[in-house]
Amino acid sequence: MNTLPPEAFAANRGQRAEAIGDPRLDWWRAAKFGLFIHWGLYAIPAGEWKGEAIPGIGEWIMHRARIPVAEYEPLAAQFNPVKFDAAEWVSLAKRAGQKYLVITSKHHDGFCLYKSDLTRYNMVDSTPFGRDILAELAAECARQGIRLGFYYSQTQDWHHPDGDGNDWDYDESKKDFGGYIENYVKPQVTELLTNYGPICLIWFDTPKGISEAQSRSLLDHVHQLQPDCLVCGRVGNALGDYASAGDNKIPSMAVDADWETPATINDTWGFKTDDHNWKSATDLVRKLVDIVSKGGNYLLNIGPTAEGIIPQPSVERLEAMGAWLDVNGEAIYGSKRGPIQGLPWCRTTRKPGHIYVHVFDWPADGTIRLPALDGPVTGAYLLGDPARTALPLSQQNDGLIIGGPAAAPDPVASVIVLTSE
Ligand code: H79
Repeated sequence: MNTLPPEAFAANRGQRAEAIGDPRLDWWRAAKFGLFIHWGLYAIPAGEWKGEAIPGIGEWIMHRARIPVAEYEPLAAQFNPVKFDAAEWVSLAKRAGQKYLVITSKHHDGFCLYKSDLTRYNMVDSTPFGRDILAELAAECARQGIRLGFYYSQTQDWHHPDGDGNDWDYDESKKDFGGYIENYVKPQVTELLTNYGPICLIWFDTPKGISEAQSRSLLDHVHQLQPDCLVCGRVGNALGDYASAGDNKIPSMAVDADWETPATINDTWGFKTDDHNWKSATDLVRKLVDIVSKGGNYLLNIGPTAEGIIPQPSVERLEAMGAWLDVNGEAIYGSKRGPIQGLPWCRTTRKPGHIYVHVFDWPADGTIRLPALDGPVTGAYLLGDPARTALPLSQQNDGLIIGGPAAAPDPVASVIVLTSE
């Protein structure tokens, strides 16, 4: 049952068996769509170091260019995002139809977006801006009614002498990784789960060599502090409350587990000036539908600039997704993976008494031909039709034929509702 296809799920991105059916995940299972935010010092170089374009994802620039801590750390003195507006960021997620927001409290570079007592390398103590980004977002999320989660890089920390990943400043063989987990990571997780109200999930990442005992102690630590806080499967060692597909990986088939695909709108997570490879709004809506039809959640990322601006192409695409969801959200939120899988031109989702057929490629004659379904179908209408005009329906032994309009009602994805009661 709980099989995670290897092409989309790395071995260490698991889901603890006891989490299956766990009601703590009910809100998350219904939510389907979240906003990921990668923001930190890497937004300042934005893909360029000493006049040279650094290839790869933007938040990895310190690693990719082997920038010494002594040169990277002073970026903090330049970080002054005067255009940051928590209300606007949260409002964008709302307009996009996203139900939870996950932001980098600390990425691999080690810089903290919040006031930490464990290091001065944080937004409040080391930047001219001096404001606690997480506190402002927590207040806005509470005000606007959206759940807040934190990304936290538990294994890699290229700034901490005992964190994983930086072998250009530090001797990896001399690191006390266990001490770093106990005396730095866990107290920081305590801060995150104590100072910002209810946190819906902690999104750990790149477990790498973390031991099972260390992963488990982090998981337990989170649950002791906030029992309802979910832990992403990337805590490592097949632990966690839900499985995480690889970055931008969508499994080829439905998966009978709680799972999520984290994904980019262009190719980077952290802002890069020269990444213009934006996916189209149609592609993004169809990816959402594809993921939900297979039983998963879509955590879609934005990378704001060093000024605190969300790139306009991201804003436009998220708003277009929100517009599609305004009409078709019933077929997404609270739905389950659909009964018809594997057809290239459509996807299905379901709720009790309803099957939703999301048609990507509308047939030239307007006639929708579906394979036979398990139960009886009593009616069909377009979700985008407020009058719910009945579509002609004929059932044969080998399938179902629905008479739709000649032209696609929605060029992105037209949803036909099949009723069974
Ligand atoms: O936070 C985002 C990424 O930074 C993080 N996961 C998502 C959610 C992530 N961590 N590691 N990876 C993704 C894999 C990174 C691979 C690469 Fe590289 C980074 C390829 C190019 C830069 C490592 C460094 C491999 C080659 C150079």
